[in-house]
Amino acid sequence: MSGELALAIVELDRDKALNLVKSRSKKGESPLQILEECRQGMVIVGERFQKGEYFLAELMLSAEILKEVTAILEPQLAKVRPPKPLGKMVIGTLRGDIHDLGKNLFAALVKAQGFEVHDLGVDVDPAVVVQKVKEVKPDFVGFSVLISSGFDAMKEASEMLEEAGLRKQFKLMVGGGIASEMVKKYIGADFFTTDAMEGVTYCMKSIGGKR
Ligand code: B12
Repeated sequence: MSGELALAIVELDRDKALNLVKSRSKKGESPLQILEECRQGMVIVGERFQKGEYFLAELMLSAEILKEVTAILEPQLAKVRPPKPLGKMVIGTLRGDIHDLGKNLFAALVKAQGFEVHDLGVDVDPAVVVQKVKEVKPDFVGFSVLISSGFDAMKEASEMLEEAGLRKQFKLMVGGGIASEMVKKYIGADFFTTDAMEGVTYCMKSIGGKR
């Protein structure tokens, strides 16, 4: 972990983190660099959580801080984003699952890289995904999944997209705590990960190959 900002996030010192973001952004530092340092802090929060050193309240507080950081950086992020988005993404947590901390983190990172992100939220009906894909024509569709009862809704969405003749137009990604090779196969996805940065790298590589 590199700096004061990452440390403020790890220590859940909201005021210090937001003040550092504001002052560094004012001095002209790249919003991507600032966000990267926040991500490093979030990784450590996640590790502490895994080890049982942090609890749910700490995890949610760190996610809130990241949300506020992203809001502060949004005007700067808008300036560094390419005029034409690198690619489009539809993302959501499907029916029966309301977990969204990881989805929001991944969405913020991929957006910061210049992707146009259409976040459908949580507990999303498969029909809503199909409707949005028709409307947006994305390069990627991303599902976030944390509970096993969410598998069937993802499979249903994937099959509905196939039936509508839309499936070949985008890469289907699945991420979240219980994403796995098995889940990827079950829902007919192209990619799975339990790491947001790996997801971003996959998007950058896939879009690079397209252009
Ligand atoms: C936080 C949490 C909650 C919070 C959710 C808050 C929120 N706004 O998200 C609350 C308290 C609401 C909650 C509720 C419940 N939860 Co809960 N919850 C968790 C917990 C503790 C952490 C999950 C989390 O946020 N992790 C941190 C994030 C950052 O990690 P992540 O999601 O994996 O995301 C990373 C990557 O996967 C990736 N990523 C995520 N999404 C995507 C998408 C794409 C496209 C890509 C590329 C990458 C990507 O990016 C992130 C950063 O690298 C887990 C336990 C655990 N250790 O995982 C249980 C857990 C997921 N919950 C569980 C359960 C059962 C529930 C409840 C049913 C509990 C209950 N009995 O009421 C309800 C669910 C209600 C529902 N219908 O969804 C179980 C699921 C078991 C299972 N396998 O089915 C778990 C595993 C706990 C357990 N051990 O039993 N929960």
